Amino acid sequence: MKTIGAKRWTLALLALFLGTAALYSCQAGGPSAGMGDAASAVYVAPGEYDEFYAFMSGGFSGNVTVYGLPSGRLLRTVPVFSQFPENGWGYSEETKGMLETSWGFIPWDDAHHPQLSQTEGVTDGRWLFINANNTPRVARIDLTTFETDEILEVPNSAGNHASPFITENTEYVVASTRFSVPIPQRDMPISEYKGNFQGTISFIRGDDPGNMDVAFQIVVPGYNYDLSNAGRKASAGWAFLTTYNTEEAHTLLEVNASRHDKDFIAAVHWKRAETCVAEGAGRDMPAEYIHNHMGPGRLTRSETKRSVKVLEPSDCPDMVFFLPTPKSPHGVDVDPSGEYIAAGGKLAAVIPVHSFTKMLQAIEARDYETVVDGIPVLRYEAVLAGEVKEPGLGPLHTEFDDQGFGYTSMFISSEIVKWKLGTWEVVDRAPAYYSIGHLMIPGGDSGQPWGKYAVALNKITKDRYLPTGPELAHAAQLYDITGDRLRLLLDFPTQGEPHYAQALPAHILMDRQARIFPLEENAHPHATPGEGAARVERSGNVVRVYMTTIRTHFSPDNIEGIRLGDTVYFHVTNLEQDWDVPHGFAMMGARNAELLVMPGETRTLKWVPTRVGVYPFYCTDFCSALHQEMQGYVRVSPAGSDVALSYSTGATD
Ligand code: K7E
Ligand code: CUA
Repeated sequence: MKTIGAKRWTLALLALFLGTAALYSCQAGGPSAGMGDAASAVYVAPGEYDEFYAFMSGGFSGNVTVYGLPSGRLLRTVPVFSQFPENGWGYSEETKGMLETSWGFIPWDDAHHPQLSQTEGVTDGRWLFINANNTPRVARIDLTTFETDEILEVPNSAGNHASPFITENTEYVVASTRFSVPIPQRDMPISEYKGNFQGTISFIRGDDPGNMDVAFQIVVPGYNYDLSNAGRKASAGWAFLTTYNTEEAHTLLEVNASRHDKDFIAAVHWKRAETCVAEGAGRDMPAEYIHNHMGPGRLTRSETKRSVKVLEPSDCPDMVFFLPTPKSPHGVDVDPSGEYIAAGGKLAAVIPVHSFTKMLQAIEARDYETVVDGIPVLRYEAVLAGEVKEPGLGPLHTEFDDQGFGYTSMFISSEIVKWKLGTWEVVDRAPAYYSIGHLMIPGGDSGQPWGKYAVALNKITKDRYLPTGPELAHAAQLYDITGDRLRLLLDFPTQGEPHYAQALPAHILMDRQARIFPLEENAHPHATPGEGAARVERSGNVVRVYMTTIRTHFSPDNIEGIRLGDTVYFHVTNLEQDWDVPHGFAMMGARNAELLVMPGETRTLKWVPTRVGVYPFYCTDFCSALHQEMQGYVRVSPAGSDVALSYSTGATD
C-alpha cells in the first residue's frame, strides 16, 4: 500500500458504502451477509498499490503473468517460452534467439513452476525461474525488467516437470525428468523400457546470471520424477523429489503405474554430490544443448554446449536415498524449518510427512528396507514423522504459513485442508471451485512465509464466470488465512492453465524497477545514438535502416530506393530517457509482429518486401498528443530499378 492512512480511510468509506449496499441486497434477497466484508478485504482503491506481487505460471501459454494481490488485477504478461506480438518478443531479431534449442526454434512450451530466487531461504526478489516441460528448458526472468533474460536447455531430459526448484541460496536450480528415456537417446524397443530407460536429476547453477549451466546430472532409475523441493535450514544441502511409476510400466500407466502400495521420495544430498564431483567422480558425457542469454546490447547470445557432467549413484555413495511414500505421490514440500517433508499422494488416504532428523538417523543406522539400483530404500516407519489422517481426497501440494500450519490442496474433494505441524490434526477445510491443483502462500515454500493469503489455482471453473464458448476462463481464488478459518475473498481469472505460483511483498520489488535503459550504455552494434546518425545503408541486397524515435517522429521517415529482392532491417533506437515512454514500430505487410522499443533500447524488425508500391509504417504505442503523426513511408520499386536510395530525417543535431 502506498500510504496506510489513506488506505484505512478508503476502507472505512468502502465499508460504509458496502454496508448500505448489503442492506439493500438483503432486502432484495441478494447475496448473503459477509461478502461485503470480503469485498473490502480485496479492494485496492484507484491510485493505491497492491500489497503483493504474484507470479502465475501460464501453463500451456508458455508465459508468466504478474498479478497484484489482494486485488487479483493483472499487471503484466511476461513472455518466456513463447512469441508475444504485444511487444515483439520472439519476433524481433534481438529476442528470437531466446527460443533457440538444439531442435531449432521452438516458440512454445508448457510452463508450470515459477520459483523466486532465495537468499538464506528467504525470497529475495532478484529473479524468477520457470520450467519448460515439453522441450526441457529452464528460464530466468530478471525482476528489474520483468523480462526473460536467460534460457538453458536441459540435456538428457524428457518432460522437465520436477523443475525448477531452487536451493536456499539459489546455488542450484533443480530440474528433473518426468519421463524416463534411453540415456543417451538411441533406437530401441519401447517394450524394453524396464531397466533400460532412465531419469536424470539436473543441478543447474542458478546464482550467476548469464552463466546458467548444468553443474552435474545424477542418473536415476527409470521412474517418473514429478515434483521437487529443496531442503532449507536443517535440511539445506538436500533436495527431495517425488516419483511415481516405480513399477517402470511403459503402457497404460493409469493402471500399471498404480500397482505399488508405495512409491518413493528421492532424497538427494547435493552437497555430497558436489564433493564427489570436485573429487573427480562422474564422467563427461557428450550432449548437445543450447544456452541463450540476453547479453551486451540486449541481444541474445546463443551458445551450443556439447558435454554434460553425469554422476551415477554408484559413483558417489550416500548421495541418493529413497523414502517410501504412498501412493503415486505428486507434490513434495518442505516446511519452513526444513525438518518436515510432506508429500501429496494422489491416490493416498493420508498425507504422509517425513522427518528429516529421522531420515538422517535411519541413514546413520543403515536401516534399509532394501537397495534398488544401488540406492538404499529406508523404512517408511523409520522416517515418518506423522500422517495427516482423513484429509480428504487426492492430496497434491502443500504450502506453509508462519504459524506452524500446512495447507494441502485436495484435487478430488476440491478443497484446501489446513493441518497442524507436529500433531497432524486437520484444523480447517475450505472448498475450492473447482478441482484445485497447486495452491500458493507468499513465501509458503521458503524459510519465511508471509502467511496472510492463500491462492488456490484451480483446474476447472464450470459455472464461476460468464461462459465464453467451449473454453472457460481458468481461475485462481484468494483466501484470507489470518484467522482460524480460511475465508474465501475473491475469484479471478488467469491466463493459460495456472499450475504453480509465487508471491512476495511488493516493497521488495517496487523500488528496484528499471525505468529506462541508459542511452550511453547502449552497446547494440546497430544502435543509432542520436538523430544526426539516422541513416539508411545498402550492402548488396541487404538494407539497414538506422532509425531513431523520439516524441513525435521517426528518423528517417520517408525512404525510397528499396527494391523487390531486398531484405530490410529496421534497427529502431528509442532515444527517450523517460520512464513509460516506449515507441512502437509496425510496417505494413511485414510478416512479423510490431516492435515495442523501450527508452534507450534498440530493437530490430526484419522485413522482406514482396510488392511494388508505397507502404506506411507507424508508431503503435500512443506516446503523446502527436502520436498519430508518428509515421512514414517506404517506396518499394521493382527488382533492378534505378531509383536511388534516399531518405529524409528530422535531424537538427
Ligand atoms: Cu499442475 Cu506442479 Cu505441473 Cu501439480 S503440476 S497441479
Ligand atoms: Cu511513438 Cu506513438
